[in-house]
Amino acid sequence: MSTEFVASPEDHFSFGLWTVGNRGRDPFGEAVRPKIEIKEMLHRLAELGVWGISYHDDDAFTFNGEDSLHRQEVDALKAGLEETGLVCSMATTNLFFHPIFKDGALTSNDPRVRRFAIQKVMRNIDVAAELGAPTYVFWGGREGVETAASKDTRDALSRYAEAIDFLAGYVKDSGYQMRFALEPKPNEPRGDIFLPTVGHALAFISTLDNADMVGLNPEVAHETMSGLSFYQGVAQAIWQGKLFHIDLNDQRIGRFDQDFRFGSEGIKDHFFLVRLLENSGYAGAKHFDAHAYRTEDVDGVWDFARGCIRNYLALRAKAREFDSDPRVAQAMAYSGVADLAEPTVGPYTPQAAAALKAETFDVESLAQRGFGNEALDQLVVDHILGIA
Ligand code: GLT
Ligand code: MN
Ligand code: MN
Repeated sequence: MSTEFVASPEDHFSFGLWTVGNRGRDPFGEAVRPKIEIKEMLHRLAELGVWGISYHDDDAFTFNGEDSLHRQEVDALKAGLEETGLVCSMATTNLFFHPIFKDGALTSNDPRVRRFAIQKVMRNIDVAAELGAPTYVFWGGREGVETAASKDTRDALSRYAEAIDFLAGYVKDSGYQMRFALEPKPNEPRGDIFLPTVGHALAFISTLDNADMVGLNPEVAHETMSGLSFYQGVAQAIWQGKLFHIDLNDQRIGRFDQDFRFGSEGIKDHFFLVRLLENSGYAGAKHFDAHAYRTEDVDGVWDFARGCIRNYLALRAKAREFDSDPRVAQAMAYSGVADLAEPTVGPYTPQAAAALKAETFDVESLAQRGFGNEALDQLVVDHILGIA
């Protein structure tokens, strides 16, 4: 393997503690790998040129632990970050593992569970602020149903919105510099999860009182599970100024949430995704939320982490090569790519409407135009295959 494609902190790569910490447990089998201590993880990640880490409260601190123990555990994580120079680029709450959340957390039918869940989030928001995390993620894994008879979805969404607005109020009132990022997923572990896709989540955000500080954390695997184009979801999130964070991994359509190594499956989709992130000026974390195959031992975990980074950097190099190829520029001009950036009619005025009504079109000749998309796309494939 060539030693090119080595990361540096300026690349803003990050990993969740639960990703390299994944021990290969699944619904059919127990852990296959030993636990890696957090300190060890931080050192290994720093050696790989990683910039940041993310964590759930329960990845690093005892569930519902006493204040004094909690303080010690927070201090230990802080010391590890200082020692390695890694930043905490995102924090989140585990609102899915403990049996108390079996019916949901922010949308449990039991108001006491909902209040406990919000308290759990506030406690960890305080820690996240202390660690300097700019983004706080909400993945509602248990916010959903198996049977639609069990919840009125309209009430569930009202409770969801109430909780997010309450917590946003808490962040603002505390003077924390932090934004929220909602992470959609269609199903698993619930039969149906609320806010199943990027589109549902964007529409939900627009109803919030604190919509200004709430955006998205879309994940490759989650959109792909439903057969949706992750690229299109991310592009729309960017267009709406709502791409606050991103979970990079890989996935085959129609499967359970596979969380594969970034770039291991959908290479062409990932080429376009990397090109979009790089060319859009997205400056946030490039966060790998994936894990090693269950076949792997601890060495395989680090092969996995290196692979995520390597594939991203390789695709970035391919995207740059593609964008600087004059044949691509020519093919794009033929397809009219830049023409779509020109306004069609401009803002409405009676004059503009009258002018448009008076315009004549040569419909037949317009209909005959070819857009050259075959040739353009072949250049994409040629670049990816290294035969351009
Ligand atoms: C869990 C899930 C991920 C979420 C994490 C954040 S936890 O592993 O599968 O997609 O991003 O809570
Ligand atoms: Mn995720
Ligand atoms: Mn996933």
